[in-house]
Amino acid sequence: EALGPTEYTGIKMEVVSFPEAAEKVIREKVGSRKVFLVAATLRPETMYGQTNCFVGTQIKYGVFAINDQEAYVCTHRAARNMAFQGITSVRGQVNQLVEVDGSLLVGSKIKAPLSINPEVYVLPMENVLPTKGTGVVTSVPSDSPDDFATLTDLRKKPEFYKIDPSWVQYDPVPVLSTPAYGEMSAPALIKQLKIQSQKDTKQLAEAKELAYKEGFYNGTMLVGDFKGLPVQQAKPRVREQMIASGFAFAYAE
Ligand code: A2H
Repeated sequence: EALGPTEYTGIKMEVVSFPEAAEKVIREKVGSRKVFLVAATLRPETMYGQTNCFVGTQIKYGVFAINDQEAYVCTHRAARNMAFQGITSVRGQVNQLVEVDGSLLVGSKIKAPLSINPEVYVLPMENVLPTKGTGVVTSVPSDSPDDFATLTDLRKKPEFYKIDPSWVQYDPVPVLSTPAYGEMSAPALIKQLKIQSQKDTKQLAEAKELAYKEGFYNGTMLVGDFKGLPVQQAKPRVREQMIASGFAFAYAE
């Protein structure tokens, strides 16, 4: 982190429907604006494999007017950063329309740009940090050990996590292949390192490191417009394509 800013890709996931309690507090405040959950990712090339999205149930989010047409759901901290990165219509202006608890967002249905699953659900994750990215995490369980471990927990205990089993229906989708871990590095590493749940944070950090390095240096794309290309080449191209199509933007912190 001391090396300078991290260049994320902000992924815009348009809300298709909120659960009733969230709809009540949000809809009247946003007017005619389209509402998006915005996730910060370092792996834009994996967006083909989104199966859901995560929020922290203890985290406070805001719905921020970005301009007259759009509102973004993210942490206040992220909205402030965005305001100084040319993302809002007025530089430096943070216009929070309403605050919302993360727990209220669980069960929202959102569009997942580029994904094989066009619409996915918002689910709870225990390890979402309020101090990183937007506080919203797009979930790619094929390639992110944290995402896979969390999805597995949720599938095992939907009542405990207060979710509907239909929200965890999508299986991990192969996105890229690596010599070390095959077509789905996250499930392979979870097994190899004997990770039991999202609570195994130490082993998960190791798995994340291994998956990231192997994917970046030795991965080959299995899907999308850059199928067959090394991940290292596909990554900036997918990012540029998503930005050009209006599904994403550059976000740094
Ligand atoms: B990544 P770094 Cl497929 N709390 O996106 C916890 N995790 C967060 C977060 C937050 N507030 N904001 C973003 N993240 C996750 C995709 C992905 C990611 C894959 C594989 C690895 C991976 C799909 N989830 O991250 O500490 C987001 O998950 C491992 C590098 O800034 C984001 O990219 O390095 C990554 O952590 C940023 O973490």
